[in-house]
Amino acid sequence: MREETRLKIAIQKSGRLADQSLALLEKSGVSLAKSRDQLLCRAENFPLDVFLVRDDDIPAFLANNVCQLGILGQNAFLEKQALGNGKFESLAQLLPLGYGKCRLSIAVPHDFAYKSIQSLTGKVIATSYRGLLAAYLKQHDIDADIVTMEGAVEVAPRTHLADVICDLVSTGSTLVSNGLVEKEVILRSEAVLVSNKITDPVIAGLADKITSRIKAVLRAENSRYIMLNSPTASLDAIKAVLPGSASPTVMPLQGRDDMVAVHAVCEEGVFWNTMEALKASGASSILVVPIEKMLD
Ligand code: PRT
Ligand code: ZN
Repeated sequence: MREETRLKIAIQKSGRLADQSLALLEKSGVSLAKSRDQLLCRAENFPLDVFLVRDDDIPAFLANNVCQLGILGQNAFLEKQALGNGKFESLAQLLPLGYGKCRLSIAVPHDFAYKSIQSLTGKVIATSYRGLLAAYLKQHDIDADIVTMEGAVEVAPRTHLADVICDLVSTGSTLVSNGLVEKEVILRSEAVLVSNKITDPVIAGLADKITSRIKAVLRAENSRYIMLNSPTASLDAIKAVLPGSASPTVMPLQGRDDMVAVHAVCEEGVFWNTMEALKASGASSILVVPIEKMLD
């Protein structure tokens, strides 16, 4: 009997992206046997195998077609491409996933007289992102030395290993506690879905299916269903305030000629100030509910 054709996806085994990547697959309708100790997790209800690996290894898994899809930080993906001598050129980013947000930045000690990027000329910069940093310096025509460090980049200036650093920043608290100030943002990054060139049509079909399910999950997560009552006379004003909603459903309210019920899917953020603006436009009984799934 021919073995079933299965799609393979690589995600981070443990670390900042691990839980959300697994949760995203589960929300996309893939149920996984929960053992995290293994390298490989088979989905029970979808022809999909999930490889749990280090994020740095994901581009190689794709380039060698061990897996066809992967989830990793854009920073890690672009760094591999920058240093890969063409090895990772055929890999493509399919979709930003909205989590793992950070930036790759150059930061200097607070007593460093930084005026512009020219201030980096002749300086030593510590980083784990040699490829992206070198490209950025070249683009700005700056001649500086790069020291590659695998971790603890932020202590390099204090230990006189480097003058300044280039590292990932999210809240900025690591920089502050090391007396460093962010000066240049080289890249804004988040987790991305990456794929290799898929030649098998069955695998390509499975990859398309999972990708569109992930898209639908992300869209639903960003959307809200709003229900409210509106004076008929205020309908236009209320429609104008509803965020990212093309055509709301308007229904009569029994026994009321002057009021209607309005239901709408809003694909942009619905915040307290949105609700306050709706109320100020005449809306009442405003309900905002999350949407679980969405498919056009
Ligand atoms: O074991 P494995 O190799 O898989 O994991 P890892 O240790 O290489 O990566 P991990 O789990 O730390 O990060 C995975 C991905 O998360 C990164 O490639 C980024 O895409 C993303 N990410 C988002 C971050 C951060 N935010 C982040 N803040 N990765 C690292 N940091 C570090 C940063 O290097 C610095 O040390 O957090 C510190 C700064 O954080 P703040 O909040 O103090 O600014
Ligand atoms: Zn890593």
